[in-house]
Amino acid sequence: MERKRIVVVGMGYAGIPVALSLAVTGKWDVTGIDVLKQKVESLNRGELPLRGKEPHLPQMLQKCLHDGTFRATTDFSAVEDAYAVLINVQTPVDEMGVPDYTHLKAAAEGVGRHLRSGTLVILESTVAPGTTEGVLKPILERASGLSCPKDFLLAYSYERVMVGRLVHNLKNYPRIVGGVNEESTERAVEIYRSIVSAEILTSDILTAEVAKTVENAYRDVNIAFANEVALLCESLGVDAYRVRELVNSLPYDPSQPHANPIRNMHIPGAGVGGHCLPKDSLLLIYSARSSGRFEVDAPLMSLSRRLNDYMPVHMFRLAKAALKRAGVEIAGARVTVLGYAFLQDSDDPRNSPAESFIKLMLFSGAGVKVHDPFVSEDSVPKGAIFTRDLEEALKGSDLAVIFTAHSVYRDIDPRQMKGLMRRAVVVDGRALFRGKESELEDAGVLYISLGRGDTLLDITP
Ligand code: SAJ
Repeated sequence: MERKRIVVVGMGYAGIPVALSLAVTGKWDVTGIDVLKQKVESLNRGELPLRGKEPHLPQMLQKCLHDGTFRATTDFSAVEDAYAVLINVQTPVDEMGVPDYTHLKAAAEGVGRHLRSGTLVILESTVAPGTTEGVLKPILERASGLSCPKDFLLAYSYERVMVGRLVHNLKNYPRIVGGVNEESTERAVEIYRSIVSAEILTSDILTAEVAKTVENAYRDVNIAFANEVALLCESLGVDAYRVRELVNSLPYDPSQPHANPIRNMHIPGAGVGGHCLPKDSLLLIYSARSSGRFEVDAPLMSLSRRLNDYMPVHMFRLAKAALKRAGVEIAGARVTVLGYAFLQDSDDPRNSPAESFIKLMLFSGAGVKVHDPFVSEDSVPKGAIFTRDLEEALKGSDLAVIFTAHSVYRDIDPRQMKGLMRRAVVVDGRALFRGKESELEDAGVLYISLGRGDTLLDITP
């Protein structure tokens, strides 16, 4: 039977897994489109243009190329005989939370120019609610001269990818599908049913767009709650991580299915980075405000964003106080940052919480060395010295500040730290050395942890 063609626009963290998952079923003839020639050539050579380790993807790419069920191209004409077109392009926001749809509009133009009657277009990117029908649809209609849904079909179905679990999540997480009409929803469900083993839930497009932004706003607010508990615990001189363990000891009670998990306090930390959480609540608020239906305020989500973005500043205050306690003025101090990636054992530097900390330190006249085993050197702020050599990073420093809980840091020998550093002071932003406090103390390392409070630390401004 002739395989139907599916085109996936945008060969990134979301586009590649869905393209290869569809192609590897043998049911679809998949074409991946990207504007970056080197990405297209890399894929067609069988090399994944993704950082980090993603289980299954390399083998899937080899199989699809061998079976001829996947190829990549920069040419949008592949859309002409497509049964469906999936769009997965980046949708950043500016510092005011206003979405930047440059990439989305370019993709829409490219698809629209070759769009034919009967094709289904599915937007998978995270967008401000209202974008699929308010931005994408008009561009597709103008560029193609067709109308939706009379001529072509339209749906929204968001990705739930997570670094290191791209293929796993795609297959095993429930899928949300919102169609402009019944036929759009049904065809989108048929396509996802071929790769998703979990439940497929359907809605209208706008509800699906809101659900995606709420999923991440929910996590951002919960992390902000944990960070606020950490600040309160510091002022009370108790350990926020122990408080979290006690709070989360409330059991998962099967007799109350609606109430589970009864508590799930998130983890206090040095800040919230990545490509999702820092922007998704802003997209939701932007849409609600743009709806113009009524005055919208969103104090909880807005303040949560500000609190999470304050955490690197709080780390700076802890670091300054710790240096002072060690008799070192911040101007001229030698500071080592351990971890720049936004997530442990990842090489993704996007919206790294360490960035603002490093800039504050440099502005205050400190010298900064940054160590990270995975990120590329050019992702670190200018003015800081980058090294992959941990000993080199610690040598001669007055202070080591942990921003990312990379596994490699768990094996650091406190005695070695003491020997390498000029003054052995550690500020821990990820509770990495929790449980090793006595080892650090015995080695003569002054250990300060976020969220624990140290009555001898004076962090008044
Ligand atoms: N973080 C905390 N405390 C926590 C959890 C995270 O400070 O309790 C920080 C992390 O250090 C990181 C940032 O927040 O800097 C984001 O971490 P994340 O685990 O949320 O990782 P992301 O950004 O990759 O989030 C993605 C999201 N997935 C999608 O958007 C499809 C998110 O919804 C998932 O919950 C998350 O992965 C996941 O659970 O892995």
